[in-house]
Amino acid sequence: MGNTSRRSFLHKLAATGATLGLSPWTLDSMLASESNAPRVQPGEAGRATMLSTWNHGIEANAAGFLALQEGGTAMDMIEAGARVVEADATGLSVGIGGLPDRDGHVTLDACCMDHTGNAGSVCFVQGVLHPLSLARKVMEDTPHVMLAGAGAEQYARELGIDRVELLTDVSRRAWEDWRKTSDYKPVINIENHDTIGLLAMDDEGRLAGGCTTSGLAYKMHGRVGDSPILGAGLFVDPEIGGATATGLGEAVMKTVGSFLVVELMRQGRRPQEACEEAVHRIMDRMPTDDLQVGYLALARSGEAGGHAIHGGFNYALTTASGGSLIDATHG
Ligand code: SD4
Repeated sequence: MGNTSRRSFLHKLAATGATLGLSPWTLDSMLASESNAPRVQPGEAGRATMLSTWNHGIEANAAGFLALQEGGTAMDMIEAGARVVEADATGLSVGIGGLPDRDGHVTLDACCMDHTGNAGSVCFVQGVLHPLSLARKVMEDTPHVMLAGAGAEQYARELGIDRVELLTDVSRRAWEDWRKTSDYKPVINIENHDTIGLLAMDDEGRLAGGCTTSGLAYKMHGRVGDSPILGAGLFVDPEIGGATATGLGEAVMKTVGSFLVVELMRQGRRPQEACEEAVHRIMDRMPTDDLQVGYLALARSGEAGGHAIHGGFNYALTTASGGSLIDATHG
């Protein structure tokens, strides 16, 4: 893609983002980086696809496509998308601004998988702004898959990542209000709607995925959800496709949901059908009036799908021709 078409591509993404509520600072940073970005060689564009959970998926996908345009891989798209949302203090369940646990601590979970099937994860991490980047470091630079709590924080310090205070005034006030009753009752699509799960395919057909969250608001201290658990919150099989989950992690873990979605695709189900089957697996096993789970899937063919137990779940789907927000309402 030449510079002129790249410009129009970015403006198109920005326009789509504006319609869908992309924040002004993201638009600014997208357009500011436009002038500095390296020229992209012809023939690269066309195949790439990115899908991410919830409204903020639009911003994440825009950042992912910028990373792609700058020569990045699918894994770079995932990391770039996650970082935008992790650094957005208005989101109440990811990174900075995330609602704390019942003791007032913001604890983060994240994982990623790349196009080789390699995986990295961190869980129960405090004071780290970009847990998905830390998970990527675990994946790429350590002999392990998962680091937890103080060990993950120690690794972050060794990498020179500064400790940040993640509890914002807004989240602190919300927690103080909550403590008046201490009634732990996650509300579907409200207290659990900000986790971001991301799936991407680059122009070479490489697949990658990521998931990052502060987990359920007012959870018990030490609680870890599905988001950093490979196979539950995320799974990528480079030959088949990827899947990611959002919602009540306990239900996802009990059914190993993302692995299930990918295995169903391996058996020939289309991404949409695979997500529906994984949702029904939960509905068959437990009462779901008060719990929400949504899945996204991206097949190696580039076909995408998404489904949730209840209405209100949406996701952003972006290709080189633009982005859209899709309502994955339960039918
Ligand atoms: C968790 N699955 O910690 C996460 C929460 C979530 O949208 O996805 N919220 O259980």
